[in-house]
Amino acid sequence: VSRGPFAFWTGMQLWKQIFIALVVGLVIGVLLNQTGNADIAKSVKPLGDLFIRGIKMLIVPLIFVSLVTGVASLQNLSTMGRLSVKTVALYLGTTAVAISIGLGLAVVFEPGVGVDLGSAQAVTAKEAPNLVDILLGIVPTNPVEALVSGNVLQIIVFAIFFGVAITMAGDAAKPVRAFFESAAEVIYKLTSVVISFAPYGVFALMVWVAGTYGMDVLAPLAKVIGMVYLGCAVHAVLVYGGLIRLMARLNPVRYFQGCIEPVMVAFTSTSSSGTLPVTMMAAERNLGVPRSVSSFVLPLGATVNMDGTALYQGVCAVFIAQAYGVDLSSGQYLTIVLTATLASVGTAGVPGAGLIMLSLVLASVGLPLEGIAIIAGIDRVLDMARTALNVAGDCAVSCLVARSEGQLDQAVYDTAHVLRADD
Ligand code: DAS
Repeated sequence: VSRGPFAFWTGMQLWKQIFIALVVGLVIGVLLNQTGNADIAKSVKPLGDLFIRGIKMLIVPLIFVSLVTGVASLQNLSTMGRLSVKTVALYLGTTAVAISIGLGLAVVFEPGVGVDLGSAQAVTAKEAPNLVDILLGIVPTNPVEALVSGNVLQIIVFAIFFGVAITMAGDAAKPVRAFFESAAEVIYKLTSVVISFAPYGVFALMVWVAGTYGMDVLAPLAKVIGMVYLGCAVHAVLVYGGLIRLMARLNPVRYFQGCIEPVMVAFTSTSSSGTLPVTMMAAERNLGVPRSVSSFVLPLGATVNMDGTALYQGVCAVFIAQAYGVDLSSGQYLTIVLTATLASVGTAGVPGAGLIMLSLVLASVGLPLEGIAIIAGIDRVLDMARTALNVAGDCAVSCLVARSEGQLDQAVYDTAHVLRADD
């Protein structure tokens, strides 16, 4: 096939295939919506769901074997401690900035002023996650159950302990270390095979989204959509581009090129966790982040680092306050920053999770939860941008941490070796 009529396609770099699939899917979806054929658009969604299921199938084995081998490859345990502190500090810091950008844009552009509320049914607020419970809860009482249930944070904790124990056991653990290193290669190969189907999955998802969400749904809340998309773009360029340039002294263009596949898969799948295998492949092959860093930073980031979600919650909280004519005090703005940071840490990396956690942010400042029903109608479109930023943030922090540890492969980073379909 590679020499046949489809040579132009099969030899193309994966990101170009995905980009073409995304644009063509968007155009076809809009045409189907405009011609009243939304049901045809919906009929291709299973192809997109099949792709998402394919990459989700890899999450647990990929995180576990790559984290065990990643931690076991660390020369000494103090490295693990340093990695953890840098990673968490960068995750929380960029999240707080993201919320501030979201709040700032919504205050300046007032997307909620003059919006008719329509009939919004009551929504019950989520309980604020208790920090102590979160910390206790990430230590698995049964590692096998954690693997079976796909509890990512518990898998991370167990894999770190297991990897450290391999290092401490020395020669006695040689067979185990060899097994996991070999298993990691197998899982990475399987991941690259599944990822090669990304263009087809992305195409189907875009046809479905564009076919379902026509202008009649999006127009009334175009300002909110504009604020979230603008905020995500500003945060990506200023914060991630700025940190890559100033802190890591790297060329930010290469960073944006290098994370383009995971960003596009995140944008269409709206699942950070589901995109994780793509993110890990891109970090290693495009950005030169070693597995000893990416295997820890990225699974953690897919679960707790959600700058896009935090920014979206900032925008929506102010939008709803404006729509209901509520003037927020400076204390309430600060409360929103704190609860949106906590909410974004507690948000699962799955579609729509941020909308559920928005109730926590609204409840924290006494805003009517009915406002969520207004957002719900366009949430999928907002989820696309916020998930793309969530994943871009994970890639940026993995670069920054690897660079600060002197572990980033500059040659790979500079050549922006973008994943190929036939990798
Ligand atoms: N869709 C979630 C994610 O995968 C983010 C969100 O819903 O806010 O990151």
